[in-house]
Amino acid sequence: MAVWAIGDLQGCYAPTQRLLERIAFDPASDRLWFCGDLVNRGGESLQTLRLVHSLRENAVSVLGNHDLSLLAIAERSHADQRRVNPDLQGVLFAEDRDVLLDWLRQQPLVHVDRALGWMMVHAGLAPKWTTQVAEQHAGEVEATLRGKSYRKLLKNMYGDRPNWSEGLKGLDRQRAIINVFTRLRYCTPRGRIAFEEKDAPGTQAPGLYPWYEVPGRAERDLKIVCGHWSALGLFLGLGVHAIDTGAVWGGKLTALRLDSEALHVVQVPGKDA
Ligand SMILES: [Mn+2]
Repeated sequence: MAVWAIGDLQGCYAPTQRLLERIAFDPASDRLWFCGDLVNRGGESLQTLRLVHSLRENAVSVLGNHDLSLLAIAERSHADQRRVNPDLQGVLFAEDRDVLLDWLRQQPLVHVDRALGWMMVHAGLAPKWTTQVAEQHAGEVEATLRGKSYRKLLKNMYGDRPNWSEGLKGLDRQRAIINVFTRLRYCTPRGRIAFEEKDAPGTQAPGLYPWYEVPGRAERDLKIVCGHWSALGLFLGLGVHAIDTGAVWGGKLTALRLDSEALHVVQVPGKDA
């Protein structure tokens, strides 16, 4: 029995297969936690999505920004869907697209296992969010995505505003929650997200902090594993385990074992590496 978290796949099917071999993944006993962004840019998004879907009894996956984009694009006209990149078109025009996309839409923004002591999100948490608050806010969006009005949310999901604040309502509130969970890297101590800043720490404008280093942030009672920030690379510190190591950009695909006290990281070459 092993529990492994795996970084952003981004449609890199062959590296995913290599990694599962390297960790000797056994579906009869092991569990996988995927950090989101299963699709886009890697060229094999359809195969990757089918693989994770086929593992769904043994795996959990949180939604990333690319996963949500795919769901939003799938609601547009046929002509608009023909205009996206061939990798995403592969999913959008597959015979099993509805099975795959309906499943993807049901995936959570946060996965928590208190017995194991871990929480997984795609990008990050707002400065004041404890793990319990994060679960509550994730639940609000998950209920909408799984409910009758999911199309309205997907149509109104894009946008950088407003910043998260407790008093937000309706679609503004849901958009702000989604932006935190799926797009955050740097923010101010008050939680304004700097969407344009994507490089490694040290390069950001004054007043901005990596989300897990913001002064005055909430104490968190679970270890956190996340992806989304390939320029950060493998980062283990401050209770955070960032494991997007840029598989789609010629970097590596990373697995981190969650059910062991000793640090156990396994990496395989990413796409075209
Ligand atoms: Mn991402």
